[in-house]
Amino acid sequence: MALLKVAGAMLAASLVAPAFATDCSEVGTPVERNFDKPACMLNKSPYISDLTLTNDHIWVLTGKVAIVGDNQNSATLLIQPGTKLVGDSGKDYLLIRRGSQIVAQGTANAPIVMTSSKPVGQRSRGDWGGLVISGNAPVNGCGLEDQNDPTRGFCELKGEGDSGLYGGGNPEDSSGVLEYVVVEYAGNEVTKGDELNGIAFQGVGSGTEVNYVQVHMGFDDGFEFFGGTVNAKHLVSTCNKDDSLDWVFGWQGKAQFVLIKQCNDFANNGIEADNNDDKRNSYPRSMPTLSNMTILGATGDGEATGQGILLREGTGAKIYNTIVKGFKKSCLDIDDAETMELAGDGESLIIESSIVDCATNFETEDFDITSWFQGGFGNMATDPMLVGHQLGPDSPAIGAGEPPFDIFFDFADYIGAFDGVNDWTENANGEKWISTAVK
Ligand SMILES: [Ca+2]
Ligand SMILES: [Ca+2]
Ligand SMILES: [Ca+2]
Ligand SMILES: [Ca+2]
Repeated sequence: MALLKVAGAMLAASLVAPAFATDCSEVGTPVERNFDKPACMLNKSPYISDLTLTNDHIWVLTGKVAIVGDNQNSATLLIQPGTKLVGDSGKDYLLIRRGSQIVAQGTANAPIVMTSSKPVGQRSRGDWGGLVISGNAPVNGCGLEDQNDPTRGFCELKGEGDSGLYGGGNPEDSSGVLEYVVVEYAGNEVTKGDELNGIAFQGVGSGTEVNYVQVHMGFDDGFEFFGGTVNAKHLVSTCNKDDSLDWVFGWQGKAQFVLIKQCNDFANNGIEADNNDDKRNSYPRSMPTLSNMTILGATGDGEATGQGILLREGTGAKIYNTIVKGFKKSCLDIDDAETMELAGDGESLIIESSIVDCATNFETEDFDITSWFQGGFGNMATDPMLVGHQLGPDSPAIGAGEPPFDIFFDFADYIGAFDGVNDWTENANGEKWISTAVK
């Protein structure tokens, strides 16, 4: 079924069986490392031709590994199921530039893993840079605020971590496929305010397919969406040091089935949602549609602080069927006059059929967040009665969800990312495809 959704690159991914091996010397340099498979340094960036990473090697990212160019010399990076990519330092990261694609299609039995080169047990946040994908979908912040001006052109922004330009005029742009991909121990503070995240979607378009993807133990945010229209299903963000899911500069995508779980040692917000700090009404406005999220804060001893969902700087959002539980500061906060105005209009910023359960559910502001949430259809401030991240047998979330309204969303009549029976973080044998190493 997934095959039908994405054109050429996807077909190529499925037709290439793991029957051949990429010769390391063609794309990099063989290197002696203490891995369980031969190691190959990817040190011939920029890669301007199609490239396949086969699962018979461990591929060592060396510096900025760029699949280029910027809408020229475009290439496709194909990664076989079960393939591992590693990095040695925060400078090592994988960049898919505008016009190029990544086709990383793992399986529940053989996910694609991008991780630290250190041995298991010695890994920590920020051991390598992360994954950055840039596309040609709209972003905001270039002073093109008049949405009715047909001559306004499109906005391009400069990506974090010296990743080049992103954004453009094609909402349907495709940067490829990410499926059963785990990104862990990534992130790098290049300079203050310029950080590599676990996965950065920079102006990525809706032609891209994202399904079953985890970011674990990142040094900055788990997933960060910088504008764009990319949609996603089955996202897992665990133990990331800053925000588990962060958006800014006009993200207009959709997401369903999202599990966020913080760790006690460090964490900021579950969701940190911005439009644009400098120009809070910038167009296109951040306005994602999100359903079936389970957002779990850190409640134990440690430095984790933060809020479940922080909506600010003029963001819109349509949030349904979501559980927010256990954040030390609060479950829900809305900052800035522009954001409060959207919350007041009854359609631009809404939360419905959702459950909050924090010691302090709502921040006290000029805007009455308590009444706003309680006035939303189907909302409850109550114990969701979870067992782990699953709904327990007596959970009030069972059967309380709002049916889907948009063809992107799968049918789900419950609140939260899981239905109380099936656990999509496991494969058919009951084994986790996600990384479960928790610090
Ligand atoms: Ca970030
Ligand atoms: Ca952040
Ligand atoms: Ca942010
Ligand atoms: Ca506040």
